[in-house]
Formats: sequence, structure tokens, C-alpha cells
Amino acid sequence: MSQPTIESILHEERLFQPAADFSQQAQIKSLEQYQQLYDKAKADPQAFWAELAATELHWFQKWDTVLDWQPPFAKWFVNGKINISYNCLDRHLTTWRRNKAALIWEGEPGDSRTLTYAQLHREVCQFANVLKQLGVKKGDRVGIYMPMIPEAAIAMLACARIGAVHSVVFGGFSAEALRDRLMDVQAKLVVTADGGWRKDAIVPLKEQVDKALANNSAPAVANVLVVRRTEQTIAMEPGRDHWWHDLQAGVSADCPAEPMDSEDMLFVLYTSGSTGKPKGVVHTTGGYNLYTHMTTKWIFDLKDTDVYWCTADVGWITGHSYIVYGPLSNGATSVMYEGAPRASNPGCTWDMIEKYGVNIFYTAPTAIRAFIKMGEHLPNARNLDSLRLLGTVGEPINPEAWMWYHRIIGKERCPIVDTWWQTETGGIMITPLPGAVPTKPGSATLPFPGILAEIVDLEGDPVPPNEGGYLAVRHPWPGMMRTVYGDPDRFRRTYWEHIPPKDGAYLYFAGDGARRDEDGYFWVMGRVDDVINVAGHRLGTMEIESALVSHPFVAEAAVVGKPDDLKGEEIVAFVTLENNITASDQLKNELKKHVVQEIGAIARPGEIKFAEALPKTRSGKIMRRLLRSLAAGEEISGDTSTLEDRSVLEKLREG
Ligand code: 7RM
Repeated sequence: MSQPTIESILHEERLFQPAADFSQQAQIKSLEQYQQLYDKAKADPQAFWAELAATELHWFQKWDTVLDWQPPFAKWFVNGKINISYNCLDRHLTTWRRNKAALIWEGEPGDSRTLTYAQLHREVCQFANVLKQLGVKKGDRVGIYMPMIPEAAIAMLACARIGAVHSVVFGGFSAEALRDRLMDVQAKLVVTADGGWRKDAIVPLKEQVDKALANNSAPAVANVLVVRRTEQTIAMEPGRDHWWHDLQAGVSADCPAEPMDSEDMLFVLYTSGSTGKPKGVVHTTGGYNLYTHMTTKWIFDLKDTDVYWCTADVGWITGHSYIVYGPLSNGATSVMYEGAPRASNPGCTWDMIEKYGVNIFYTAPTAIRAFIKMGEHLPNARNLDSLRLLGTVGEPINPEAWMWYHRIIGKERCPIVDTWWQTETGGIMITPLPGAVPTKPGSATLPFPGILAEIVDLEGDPVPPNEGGYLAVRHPWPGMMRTVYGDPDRFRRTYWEHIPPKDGAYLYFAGDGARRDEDGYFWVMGRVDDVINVAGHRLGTMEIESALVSHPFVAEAAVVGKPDDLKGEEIVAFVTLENNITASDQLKNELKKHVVQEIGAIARPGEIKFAEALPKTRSGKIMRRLLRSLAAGEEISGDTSTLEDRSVLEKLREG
């Protein structure tokens, strides 16, 4: 197995047509229908989105301008009043969906809960009142650091209901990483749990929150709300810490949704970039609601009878957009699972599909590669007949993994939607519409209607078919990020200046390299910046380097990605040590542990290589290209004339 290479992609000629019976029942039924929608949206994007906003969502008050575009700052549905919690809950209560399952949840130990729309609405209203009681007001930021339990979604929807801005931090991040994010966003309150279940062990979330808040390091946090989940003994600080169930018990379930301005902030979600600390990606209310609603509806071809399961964690954008907001806005049944395949239960994924009759299944290529490794006897031993549509997200999928997914899970009958998008884009941007667009293994195919995606060079000029270039988007779309929290200048620099605007036309720079083939299909190759994608998780090399050099024994560090069969990429760190420090295997382990402590287990280097010096240019820049080749065990090719000291390379090669 391997990642897609230019060669494998150029030789990919297989084309899979959607089955006729799938197309007949689909929301978008043919390539012609897709093309018409695409052309209509391209001709007049504002009219296209305005029509959908009016027919698909509830507004307390209609907008007066569809788009106000002062590049690179966009406002959608200006002066419209809307609440996404209302669209996800209240509006379904007056229909037959009132008693339909909104969330079907299963915990790792096998406990389970189903919440109907009416029940979820009640829980959300109560929790919104708890937040209000603790002084949370419109515009205040709330940190959410939770396991995959219904309360995570309840907390998000409760924030949205009263206009508080949530900032979910993935439960796998360390106390240090949590502290950085809580401080940057100036959270006033944190919602957490005593712990969560992960591979038969307890993740001590509350303990991490205590560490993050120790020494008054995030002083804005006045209250911590704790869900009882794993039931071990934990410390509760009087006055600051409260049990969720205690406060929830005493409050009213009456809490009307606050009419929010379309452009009021809905959430901040941190994501890694090539420079500096993770960025707080800001999403607002109206445009995000519309974009996640429409993409969920058309890409997952949602029917009211479907059971839909996205295996992401709510700590990532995929969980925000495609476990919580998109599915619930559509009135769908969304499955939420706390567990992951593990030695004690390697077939849990297929058990879940059989048990709940899952129709639509959305996961990551890295998970598919792990399924392949665990063996097809696991899915083959279960009844997967309920499945009708499959999806992938997070990284390029290698054609072999795509074919396995197609044959073993989809039984050659389920379309596969390979969806390209980012935290910044809010929702899916390039993807097949499953009843309409023929698929090619490894290609995300064509842009969603309303998305003007292009492959360009750094001048913004189009690149001919089958030549590599930068993936860029020409016109604003409703789900796009609005700014970097507290740093509009960084927003401009990161996304809008790599390709300079031409004649007033701005291009959004995605940071991915890609090509378009002769059919106009997009093939995304991966990041062109110093971001590495480990098992579908996005990490900045600089963050890991900063973590390494914060260790007293480390002088310098350079981190690169190395191709990995299972995880897509693996982290390799080149480290030079302070004088008088001796390299040892023990020190390697200590440094790996140190990175886990600073960032979290997702950032643990697979390999640490000690070096006497790092290869640098005469101006002092580390030549990562050389390190990448070394890490991958390739010959060093290309120009090395800018190297300051060639002997450094020789020594590194000798190991
Ligand atoms: C949704 C998500 C974004 C980065 C993006 C790409 C990579 C995501 C695909 C993909 C090839 C795909 N948000 N990526 N989906 N590459 N094909 N279908 O993953 O912000 O965490 O990451 O992920 O490099 O820039 S993210």
C-alpha cells in the first residue's frame, strides 16, 4: 500500500458510474443536473445561495444584502437574524420528526442512549439555562473539552442557542495545548467530563483541565462544568467546579433561541498552520448554517429514513459540521460513537453498522487502511446490507484503499464520496454528488455547486490539465472562515497573500497541491506548506519543533513528515543537543514523552534522529527538503548548492 503518487494517479483510468437505482432516488440524479446546478451557481452565486437560504432555513428576520465582500472579509446574509440551534432543533418539533431519533449514541463500554429531537431540545434548553445562570452571555466564549458523549453536542447547541461562542478542544490534546487555546480565546467557562473511554482506558479530562487552569493561568475561566462519565474520584474545586447533573436538575427547560445576527460568531476552532501557534478559525452563524446544511443534504443524499454515521470526533471540524450541525439542521439521525477499533473489540465499527442499520458511513482513509490491516474477515462476518453510501475525508485516499472500501464494505454497490475540505472552509468543497458524478479511485472529483475551485501557479495563473499547482478558490462561499480569532492580519497573510490578488480578484489559498485531469477532476496531492497530516490529523512542524526545543537538553529541532503506509505520514524529528548532553535511546523516549505532554499523543514523533548539526542555507534556513528525503530513505536529489556546510549532510547520511 502506498500514498497516491503522480504516476499512480496518471495511470488511474477506472471510472465508476453511480448505480441506476441509486441515481433514481438521489437528491441530484444525473451529471446533467449537477452541471445545471453548477452553472447556475457560477452565473449568479448570490442568487443561488439566497434562494437556498430562503427555502432551507428558518430566519427570524430576512437579510437585506446577500453578500458584502470587502476582500478578504466576507459577510453573508447581512442583517439577517437566525439561530442555528433553532434550525437544528425547534423547527423539527412541529413536524413528525419530534419523536425521531436525533442522536443515537453508543459508549465504548457498550452503554447507549438515543435522544429524540424533543429530548435533545429539552436537554439543550436546560443546559443553556445553566450557562445563563453562571453568567454566560451572548458573545462570551465557552471551552468544551469532552469525550464523545451526547453532552458534547448538547453543550455546543446550548452555546449556539444563547449566542455564546464555543471553542471545542479535542480531548486528545494535552493540558498545555488546552491552556494555550483557552487563553487565546479567553474562555469564561469550560465544559468537561471526569473522563472519557479510549481503548479500554480512562482519559482523565478533568485532571487535564485542572492542570491547564493551575496557577491562575487562564484567569478568565470562572466556572468548570463536569459531566459524570467514567466515575473515578476527581478533585472538585469549590466555587469553580460544578457537576453538570446537579445544575441541570434544577433548571427550567424553557429557553427560547436568541435571534442572532447572521454574522455573529458561532465558534472558534483551532487548527495548525505552517507558522506560529495554532490559529483560531472563526465561523459565523448564517452562512455556516446554510453551507453545512446544503452540503450534508446533497453530498450524503440524506433521506428522512436514513441512519447516518460520521466517525470523526466533535473536537475536529468534521465533527462540528457533519456530526452535529449539518445532520441536525436536516433533521437527520446522527450516530455518535465514543469508541474506536481496539484489541478487545476490533470489529466494533461493523457491529455498530449492523446494530443500528447505518445507511451512510463517513470515515477517514487512515481508518480504512487500519481496517484493511485488521482483515476483511471482520466486516465479512457482519451484515452490512443497510449501507448505501460511503464517504472519506481528511487526507488523500490511495486507490488501493478506495478499491477495498468499494469492494469489501460497499459490496460494489455503494457510491464513495471522497470529500476535500478544511477547517477553514467550514464544509465540503470538492466531492462527487453520489447520484450524479462518476468516481475515480483517489480523486475528490468536482467542486460543489457554488464553489469556484482552480489550480493555479503562485501568480494566480491557471495551470494546464495534469500539471501540478496550488488549489485555490475564487469567489467567497457562505461557509468560509471569516478571520483568525484576534488576528485579522494573520488571516490575510495566511490565505490571501501567497497568491497576490489580480485586478481586484482575490483567490483563497488552501495550502494544498493538486492537479486537474483532462475531465476536470481534482486530484489533491497534499500540503505544500509545513503542515503534516498524521492519520488525518493536521499538525504544524513548527509546533512540534517548539515543543522539542522547550526541553532543556535540546538545542535545535527540525520536524518533517515521512510517508507511512498506515497513517499517511509519520513524524520524524531531527534534533541537535546542548553541549555536554549525550544522545541515548532513553533520551529519545524522554523527548517523545515531552512532545506528548506539550501537545498530545497525536503529535508523538515516530522517530527521533540525533544530529551534530542541521543542514542550513547560508541565510540560516533549515533545508527541510533534504531532511524529508533523508527521512524517507531517498537519494538526495536537486540543488544542494545553497547548503552552508556540505559536511553536515554527509554526517546525517552516515547516521
Ligand atoms: C476536513 C479536514 C485539512 C487538510 C487539507 C488537505 C487534507 C482533507 C482531503 C484532504 C485529500 C481529501 N480539515 N484533506 N480532505 N486531502 N483529499 N478528501 O480534514 O483542517 O483538519 O485538514 O486535510 O491537506 O488541507 S483539516
